[in-house]
Amino acid sequence: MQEDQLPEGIPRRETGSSLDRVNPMAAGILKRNGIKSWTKPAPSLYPHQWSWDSAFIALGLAHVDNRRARDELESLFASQWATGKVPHIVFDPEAPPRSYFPDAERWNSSALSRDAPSGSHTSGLCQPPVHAIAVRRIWETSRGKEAERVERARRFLRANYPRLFSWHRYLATARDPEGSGLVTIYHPWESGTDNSPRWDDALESLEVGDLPPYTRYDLQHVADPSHRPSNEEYDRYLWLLELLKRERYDEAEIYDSHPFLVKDVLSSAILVAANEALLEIARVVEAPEEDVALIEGWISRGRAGLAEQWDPGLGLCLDRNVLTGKPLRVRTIAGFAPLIAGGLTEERLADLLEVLDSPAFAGNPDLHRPLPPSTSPDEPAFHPRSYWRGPVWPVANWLLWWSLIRAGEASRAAQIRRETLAQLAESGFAEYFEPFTGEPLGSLEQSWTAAIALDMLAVESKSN
Ligand code: 9WN
Repeated sequence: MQEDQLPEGIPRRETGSSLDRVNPMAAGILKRNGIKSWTKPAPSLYPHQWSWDSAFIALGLAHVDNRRARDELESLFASQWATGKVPHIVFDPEAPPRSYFPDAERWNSSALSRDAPSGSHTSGLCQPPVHAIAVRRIWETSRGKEAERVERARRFLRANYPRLFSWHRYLATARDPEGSGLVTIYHPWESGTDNSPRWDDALESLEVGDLPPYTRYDLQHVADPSHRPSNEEYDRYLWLLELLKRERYDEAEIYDSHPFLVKDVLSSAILVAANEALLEIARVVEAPEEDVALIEGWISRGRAGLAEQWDPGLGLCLDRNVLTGKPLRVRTIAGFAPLIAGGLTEERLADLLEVLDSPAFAGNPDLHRPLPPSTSPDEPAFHPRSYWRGPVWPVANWLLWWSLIRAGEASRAAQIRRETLAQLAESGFAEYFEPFTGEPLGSLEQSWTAAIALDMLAVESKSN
């Protein structure tokens, strides 16, 4: 890209980190974090394959190496459970010992569940279903190219459509026995926003029982352990894991007895958007009409379910505790779920944009850049350096940017894109950033941060 073409607000000729270097730097991170056919989320903090990270990674790779993008998802789907569940972690047997906990042994999923894959070790949870969105990007970036490449992409879509369909069907059934349109999660890790205050209330009453001893390895990989979830939070995470193991990861048993069952609006909204992508994929592969009707039904049910969770006072959408029936009333980026799901009335869109622009989020005057903190600074639980309790996450910026484009909000989308890329040009591809100072935190070479930069750079013309 020529310097005179740089979008407004992007630093020009900053020593060693201007926007024209973002693309090669991002591609370099994805290359260095690459292992065989898939990519680690981070060099040492996350040494295995993570589900939604891989989807974002494939989305970014689609622009620079279509074959690796396809391989990334193929490797993940190779470990799909018989139920359709795509596991949240696929363990690399060659990862350094004692590098990540809980490890494959602690999950013990292949020994406990007949539904787990036999050829690999995985966790027993899942994460938000971004995958169909990535598969569609692989298709979009191949269209209009030479015939052989288009044919390869079409074959990839044909091979993966049934996997995506069974993944979405799993979420629409096993994870929504009530038919509410909303996905139930069994563990904060399933939300991808682990220690967000979204879960504080539902976790508070959880009594941790006789927990087998464990050592956290995550803390050795970060500059300041206090930015990671606390030990009290980890005890709860590990206790929930023990309870899931007791039920041998059986969905019906879990639904009967598990003490953490929450309708997650962010995952539910991502599922709606992913179902829209799946619908397009279904048309390309000429899927049966019954499938198309089911997918369309999931989309409308998802949007209706999200509408039920609308809190007019906050102007946001709220998660719901299945066990108490109560909404979890806290302002986090997950509250913008209806924007991600799309199909909004003008009025609802205006409400959401007002909150997004307000001091409670991106309009806070003390922010380093006008990018939404993961938790509103107005919340008592806000913490500017603690993981999902306040820091700005580039991957969350991507979700909002992409959703704003789809909502026809081009100039707001362009602002998020411009500020996100400027932040990365300024401070590198960190996992998350302190919202008031812009300090990079967590892993400093985070794959999905690099991936969303590649996607934002490539899709520039559509949002500016
Ligand atoms: C637990 C890999 C993952 C992301 C999650 C993020 C964090 C893991 C952890 O890292 O979670 O799954 O150990 O903290 O919260 O969104 O997928 O990048």
